[in-house]
Amino acid sequence: MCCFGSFLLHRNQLRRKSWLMIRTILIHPDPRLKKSCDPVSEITQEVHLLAADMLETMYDAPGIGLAAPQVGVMRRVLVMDCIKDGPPRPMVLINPTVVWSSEDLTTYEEGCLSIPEQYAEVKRPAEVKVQWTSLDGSTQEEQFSGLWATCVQHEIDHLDGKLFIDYLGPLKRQMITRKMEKLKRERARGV
Ligand code: K1U
Ligand code: ZN
Repeated sequence: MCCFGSFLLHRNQLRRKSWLMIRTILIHPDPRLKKSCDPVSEITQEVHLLAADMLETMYDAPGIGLAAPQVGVMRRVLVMDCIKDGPPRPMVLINPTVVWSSEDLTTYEEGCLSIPEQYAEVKRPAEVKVQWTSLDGSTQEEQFSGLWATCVQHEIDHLDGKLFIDYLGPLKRQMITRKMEKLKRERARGV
């Protein structure tokens, strides 16, 4: 059950395995979204299952990335697929670290599945080189640019308990947080 390629034929045309689960995405504010995650020390079957569920959850949302704390798992695992057209490229990054960042910055209007329907411009390095462990235990390194670079930095921030709204001024951040508190109250009442 370790191979995504066998069922992820296309994001809109998944050949779903019955053991896959769409996990609940935590909504800000939640203390788990503010904590730094622990490294993965061993790639167990549980990690394979977590990664598969996270990809399923990300495609279902839909989103282009997802980090483990967003589904309440405090481990350094993220998934992403920033392909807009063409064959999907589901990626699973375990214990990712940025080993190089460009001096060039780029601004992108970011969203977050834990902060639904709120968007804001965030400035980040335009390119980053990231090292991580893959599901087969091998060390990988890749230089990301464009949306991939923005996304991988956004997801690594999640692993460090940081949200895109932490880059905004206090007033804007507070306004978004209040909207999310209201949304959570309404959802709890079933509105
Ligand atoms: O981490 C997350 O909350 C996922 C987030 C990733 C992200 C988006 C934009 C910039 C940086 C990182 C999302 O996927 S939000 C949804 C989204 O961007 C999207 C949804 C459907 C199609 C295309 C994009
Ligand atoms: Zn996010």
